[in-house]
Amino acid sequence: MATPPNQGKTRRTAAKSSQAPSNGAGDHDQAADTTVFDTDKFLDMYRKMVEIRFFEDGATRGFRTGHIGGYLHVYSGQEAVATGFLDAYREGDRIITAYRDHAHILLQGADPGAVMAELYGKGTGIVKGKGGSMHLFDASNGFYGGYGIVGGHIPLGVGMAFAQAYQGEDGITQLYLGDGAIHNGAFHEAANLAGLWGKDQLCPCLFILENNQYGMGTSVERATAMTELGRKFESYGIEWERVDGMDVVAVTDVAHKAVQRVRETKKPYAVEALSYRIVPHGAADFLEKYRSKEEVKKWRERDPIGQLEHRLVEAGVPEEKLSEIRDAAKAIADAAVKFAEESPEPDLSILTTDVYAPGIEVETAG
Ligand SMILES: Cc1ncc(C[n+]2csc(CCOP(=O)(O)OP(=O)(O)O)c2C)c(N)n1
Ligand SMILES: [Mg+2]
Repeated sequence: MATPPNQGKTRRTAAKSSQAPSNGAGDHDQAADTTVFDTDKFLDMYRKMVEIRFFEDGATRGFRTGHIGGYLHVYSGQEAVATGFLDAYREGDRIITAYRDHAHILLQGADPGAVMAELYGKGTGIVKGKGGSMHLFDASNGFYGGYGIVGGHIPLGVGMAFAQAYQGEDGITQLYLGDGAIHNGAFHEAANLAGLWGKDQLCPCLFILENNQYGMGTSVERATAMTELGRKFESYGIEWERVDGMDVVAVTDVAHKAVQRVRETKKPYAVEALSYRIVPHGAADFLEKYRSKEEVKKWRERDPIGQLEHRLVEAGVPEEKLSEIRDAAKAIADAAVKFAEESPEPDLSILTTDVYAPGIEVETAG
């Protein structure tokens, strides 16, 4: 495709936005860093973020109309974080996160129809309708879940990173966790081991702390007396930095450097991405009594998709191009919903399969 005039590479600042709310910035806020604003690359990232947003809107409608049972947590507002970090993914790496996991699995290349069908609990779902929204899994694309127990996946992620180094593999683990999970005992035990194993270059684990400022209805200020969350890693000898998680250009820049660092050192490292979910905690959180409409409005103005859109237009991308991308993304989400709706329920015979890993003999009682 020919590059339209004004597109291509322009030098831009991937600085923290001046509008980014401060939460006690210190040495860990990287100074404005310059990076190349590669229009084609960020146009593709725009496509990815818009596809996630439409997927999440479709899923929310599915939940509200009673097609999706159980629970549903969408990623709207936080797209820049996973999109930026997974841009630095390389085959052999592993990804693990909690229950706000749709974006991560989609970015890793899972079929949107199979993911939507999973939310619908259908037999065509990516884990045969047995996992649902919170327990997605796609090992063939390096995605190791999807966990509903807050903090429960953190020891697993650290263990995966240890195994990668111990077995002499090149890959690293990207371990995503929320601001709420960092207060969980599982985090502190796992982070302690990560720091320790890192001293022997045996823990290539990149912690990505997705600080969206709330754990359900509890703000960071109400959850901990020490609100500079990245510093919690310091207790375990793990270095860290903070990035504006609403700015995909800044996130991508930091992500590539952090991934490279972990690959080379095989020591853990942490990035706190300051972000915001512009939607309720889960699809059933209608009232949002714990935060004001003004606050949500203020953060919606910093929507990562809107910010990138603005930047692309400034770089010369015609509005029609962006609108084409949005239409195509909506069509993908609509097709995923249609596929999910029309898919059959799982066959009851699968109720007792996939309980143990293949090859493990199990004695049954009686
Ligand atoms: C061990 C455990 N305790 C409580 C819950 C209930 N719970 C579900 S989500 C959540 C908040 C977690 O917040 P955070 O880690 O910041 O993730 P976010 O929802 O913001 O992505 C809690 C407490 C749970 N799932 N597991
Ligand atoms: Mg949170």
